Amino acid sequence: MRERYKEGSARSADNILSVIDKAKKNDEAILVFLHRSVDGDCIGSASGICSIIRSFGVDSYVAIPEQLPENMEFMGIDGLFFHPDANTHLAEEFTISRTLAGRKIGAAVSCDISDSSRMGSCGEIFDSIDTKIIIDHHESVKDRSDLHWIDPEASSASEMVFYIAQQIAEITGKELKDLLDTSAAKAVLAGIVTDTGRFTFSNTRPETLETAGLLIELGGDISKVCYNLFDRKTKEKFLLSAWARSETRFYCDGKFALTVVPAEQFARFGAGPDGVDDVVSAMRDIDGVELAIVLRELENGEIRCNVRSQEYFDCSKFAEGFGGGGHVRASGFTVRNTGLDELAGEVVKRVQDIL
Ligand SMILES: [Mn+2]
Repeated sequence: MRERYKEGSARSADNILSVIDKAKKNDEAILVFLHRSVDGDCIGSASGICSIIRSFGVDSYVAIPEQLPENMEFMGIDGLFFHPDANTHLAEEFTISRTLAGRKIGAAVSCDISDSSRMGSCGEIFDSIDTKIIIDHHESVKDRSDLHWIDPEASSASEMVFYIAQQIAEITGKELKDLLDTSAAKAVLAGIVTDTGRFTFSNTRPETLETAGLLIELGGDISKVCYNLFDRKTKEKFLLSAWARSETRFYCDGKFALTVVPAEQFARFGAGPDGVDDVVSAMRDIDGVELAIVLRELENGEIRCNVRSQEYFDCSKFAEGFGGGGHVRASGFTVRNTGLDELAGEVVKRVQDIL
């Protein structure tokens, strides 16, 4: 492991081992949290942490605020998810007694997110738990504590979880393959693949590739992961994506590309909100384009915005201006109670002031 990850991952490993110890003594469960609009990295890192905790005989579940997207079902982690709004045995038990599988919740571990306002219906549960461990690589974090490990330079929360697993293996003498079983290795690898754009983004470092190699040894199937996360698509998504690309408008002498997808287009093509996931990075790859933005209107009237830049535009700062966040080259935000045209106009205006 590279020097720069040692301190944070060792501290985080200690924190996790101590909540595992406490949970064992008090017969408690540990809940793992992630952000809404789930992606491969939050699912991957949360699954990795759950696998580590379960390997010590402690009950652990991932609190997920929405349905797992179809292209992530392959991550094969059945029985791991706890959906407080879903009509399941666990959800019902939790609503009545605030226990899971008969156990009180002893601690929360949050992966790829530090802010409960982005956890959807799970945020309230997260806020109600006293001990909170955070593992995140997003810039926008307030109130740091010893229980947080935040490294904006890490490729993904999943890569951070792998280093925590290595530290725990070293401290406890357990084997890595017992901490991260085959399905967890697959999920953690999928997380790294997602946030590095299959190892093509500038956050891909030598250690990221070394980590991916070790995860393949643990059973992560790189071709299956890439196919499911990036290449596989329904014909409805294919056609909607083609429509969204053909609607692209250019501003700022071709440096800014914008496309706007109204809710009726999702309905017309019969594709879900993830039907245009591949559009924003394809737009960013157009010659001369520094900034690409996709606005999608969801059925509930919310507008989700994805922002990607090539070299110098600060996407994180731009998204913060609309109440969102993310990374320098990739960020996003969600807006309610605004018309699509009105928001598009505001986005163009603000971009023109910067670019
Ligand atoms: Mn991430």
